[in-house]
Amino acid sequence: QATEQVHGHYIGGEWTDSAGRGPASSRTQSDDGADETFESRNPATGETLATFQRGTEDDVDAALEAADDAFEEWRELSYIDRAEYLWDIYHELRDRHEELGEIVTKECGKEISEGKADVTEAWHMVEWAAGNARHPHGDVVPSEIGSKDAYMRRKPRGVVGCITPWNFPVAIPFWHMAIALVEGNTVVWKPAEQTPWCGQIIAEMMDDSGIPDGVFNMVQGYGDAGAAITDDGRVDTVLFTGSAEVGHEIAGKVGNEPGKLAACEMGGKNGIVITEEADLDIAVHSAVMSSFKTTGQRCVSSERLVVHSDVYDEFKERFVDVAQKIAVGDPLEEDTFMGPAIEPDHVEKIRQHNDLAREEGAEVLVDRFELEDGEIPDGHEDGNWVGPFVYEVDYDADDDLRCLQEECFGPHVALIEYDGDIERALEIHNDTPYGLAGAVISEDYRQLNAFRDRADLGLAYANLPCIGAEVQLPFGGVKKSGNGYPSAREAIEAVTERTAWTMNNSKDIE
Ligand code: TXE
Repeated sequence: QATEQVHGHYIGGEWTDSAGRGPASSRTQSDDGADETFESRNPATGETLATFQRGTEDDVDAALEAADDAFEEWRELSYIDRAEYLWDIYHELRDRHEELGEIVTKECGKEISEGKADVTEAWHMVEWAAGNARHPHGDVVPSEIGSKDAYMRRKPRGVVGCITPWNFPVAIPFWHMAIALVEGNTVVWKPAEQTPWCGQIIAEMMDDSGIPDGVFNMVQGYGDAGAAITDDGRVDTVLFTGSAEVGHEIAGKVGNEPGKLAACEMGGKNGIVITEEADLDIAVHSAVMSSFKTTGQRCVSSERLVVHSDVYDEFKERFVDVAQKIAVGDPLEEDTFMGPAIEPDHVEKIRQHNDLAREEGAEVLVDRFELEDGEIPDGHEDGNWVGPFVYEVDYDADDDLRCLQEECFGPHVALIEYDGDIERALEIHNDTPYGLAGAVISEDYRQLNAFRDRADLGLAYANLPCIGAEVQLPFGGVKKSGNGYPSAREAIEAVTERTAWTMNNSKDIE
């Protein structure tokens, strides 16, 4: 339930008020003019769900100190003992699936099955990380000398700073934190400012699990609190998921500090290649799911459909038909396909991308950006509504369009017709600064293999929507989409040090 309370931070095992700003409930601005509190709002209605204190540098300082202090004892516990706290959270996520899914939907606007899927993905991650405590860690290798043992041993890096976005407000925090904690690190986490309620609930779960004080800390707030975490010398690893601008800034700063690591996963300008061999039922389904689910606000959403001329007209007709009919509406209703955008500023950003496509000469095929009368459900007039926007461009005439290069992060999708073989499709597909996720739809295994091997991507799907993620696979991108893997299996590399251990088992010192 939404409450009247002004929620604070979770630092050193205590619920704390913001430092240096007096009781947040009695004042709204600090001496420096910054707002002291901020609100979580329902994107479908505009209503306030809960109010939070905005973290200061002092709060971050206290959280880092607590995490630093807790590290030595935490690392001394066995993997299996550390994982016990995570198993508690795993059960809680499962037991409260319906309730938490609804909160995700209320706070970030994705339709209810996706709200619940966010929670499911979180427990998959926790299950994987906690289960990993009983798996082999490291490599035994043959030594060059017979009497020696040689192997690699992992150890925790120390304090891990986690900065997460709003579009998967329960799953992504656990993608970062579950493995960092099981591997023996302590954590300071800043949830996205758009989804602090989910942050509050995760911190409550951590508190209920009895995890030792200081091992997990959460500071609510904006980018200034995030920067206070990433810039601090006590942080050994930064895990970041969010925009390319902020990710590159963090990677640049951390790259200049020896001994500190950053793993960042940013967005993309993702595409689907539909070849002349494609099954068009699969192609239309994949494109619709990838372009419009989560209102196009996934880092793996598709904004470019590269379609062979043999099937272009039929695909276009079918895709446009579905885009015209997609149900946009109350995300709590089961038959809604697409909920609202996250916030008014984001609606404006999507509008600007749609306008840019028009200005660059695109042929608009579907423009439901402004919903028609009757499409907005009663009582939801203040929601951040947007509908599908579909256009086609002539890439052969102009291959330098900004609308094909810049991420919109909305239900905004370009159709690009191509002639020729899979090499031509790949040339167009790879012509973006990003390289996160993409799909190929084809019945020809040679085309599938060519895409797998030569698409500039971290995540590639064949005959599937470009949409999901599996925790047991790496999750990250190439080019402007990332410089590492802050999530899932590969995040182990960012949160552990490796010691190459060589031990002499004899008295022979030669
Ligand atoms: O991201 P930000 P926003 C893309 C998408 C979206 C755009 C902006 O295109 O429209 O990014 O979204 C914290 N130092 N993606 O504004 O600003 C911030 O408080 C440290 C793709 O949400 O990057 C939040 O917790 N931290 C992406 C987190 O960074 C800082 C998902 C993300 O915010 C900071 C989200 C700073 N200087 C957006 N500035 C994906 N990969 O899926 C901000 N933050």
